[in-house]
Amino acid sequence: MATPKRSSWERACEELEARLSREDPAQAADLAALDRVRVGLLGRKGALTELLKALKDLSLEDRRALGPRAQGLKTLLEGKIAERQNALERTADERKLSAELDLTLPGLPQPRGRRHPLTQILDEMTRILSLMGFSWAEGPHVEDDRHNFSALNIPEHHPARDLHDTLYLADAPLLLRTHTSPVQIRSMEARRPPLRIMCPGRVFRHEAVDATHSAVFHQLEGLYVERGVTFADLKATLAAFMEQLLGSSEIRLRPSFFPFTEPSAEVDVRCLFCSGRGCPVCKQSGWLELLGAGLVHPNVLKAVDIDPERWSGFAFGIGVERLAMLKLGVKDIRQFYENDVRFLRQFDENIA
Ligand code: FA5
Repeated sequence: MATPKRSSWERACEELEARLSREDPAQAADLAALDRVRVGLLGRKGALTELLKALKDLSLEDRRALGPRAQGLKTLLEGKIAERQNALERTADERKLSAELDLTLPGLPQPRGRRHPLTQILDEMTRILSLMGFSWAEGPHVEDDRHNFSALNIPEHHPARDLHDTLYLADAPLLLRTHTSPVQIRSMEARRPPLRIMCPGRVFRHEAVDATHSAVFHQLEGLYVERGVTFADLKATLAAFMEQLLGSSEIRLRPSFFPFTEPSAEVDVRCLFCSGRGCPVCKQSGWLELLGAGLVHPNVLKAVDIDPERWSGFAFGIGVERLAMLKLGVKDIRQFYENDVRFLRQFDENIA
């Protein structure tokens, strides 16, 4: 038999439940109405607060039986109030926003970034070479004498060292690499042939800066070592590469000298601006000089323990800025580094 106190508590609880279905917080029209519901039920003298307080007059057994019912009611109610409050606040914010802003106005234009023209050209060069089977290689900017010079068949006191105005670090014999060719040595030290690598990167020379010379510039090195590689492979590879990159496959190889290649060549491409008729850009010659190349010197292979009787290879080194200048019609190399957005803006993403 329920005690009278328990019966009257249960009645009060049922009434409250009935009231909740009439005063559902989810129906509150605005924040003020919601607050009235909250105070009426959960305030200091609120109906639910009173009901919870009245629990203490019940026996321990009744409290255990009825307590969870009252607590459940409280949790349910608090949840409903919070939910309604969020919804009402959101609507209020939106109303305020649309009163202050015209949401139909077009947005502010966001300036769109683009890759630097040199990065665009480099990306295009490496994309083409990777399709031709060259894989990515890298080397440090700070080099030692062996990788930058001696393993490349440039011994001490060799006049070729004068070609590179080298920047030595205070704790010599370390230096800033003067070309990307040391990566040839590093790649062959790390891997046995056959290998076919490309290495784009920054190089440093103690050089007077002018319209066509920078003290810091980029080169792209290529190296292919396999059985029976010949000059014909070099020429065919460069012709296919130039065709893809510049739309001109007519190239010319002129005898030249690099200590690390034998024979060596300067590679020219048919002038892009006059199709070979002669113009100021090609100095009326009809040809543009783009890179140095040659067959890997046997001494270079020997320096990395590769038998030159069994293996042969070709290598090339392209001046990236010079190529970009030709392709983009840029007359002064310094413009690439000045970060003048008026200059950079001209090179939309589709140039390369
Ligand atoms: C070399 O540096 C050789 N390592 C290239 C090479 C690699 C030859 C593999 C054979 C086999 P060179 O010093 O000529 O070569 O430089 C290569 C290219 O870098 C030049 O053709 C030119 O396009 C560019 N270059 C040279 N000096 C500068 C400079 N100061 N500023 C901008 N570009 C330069």
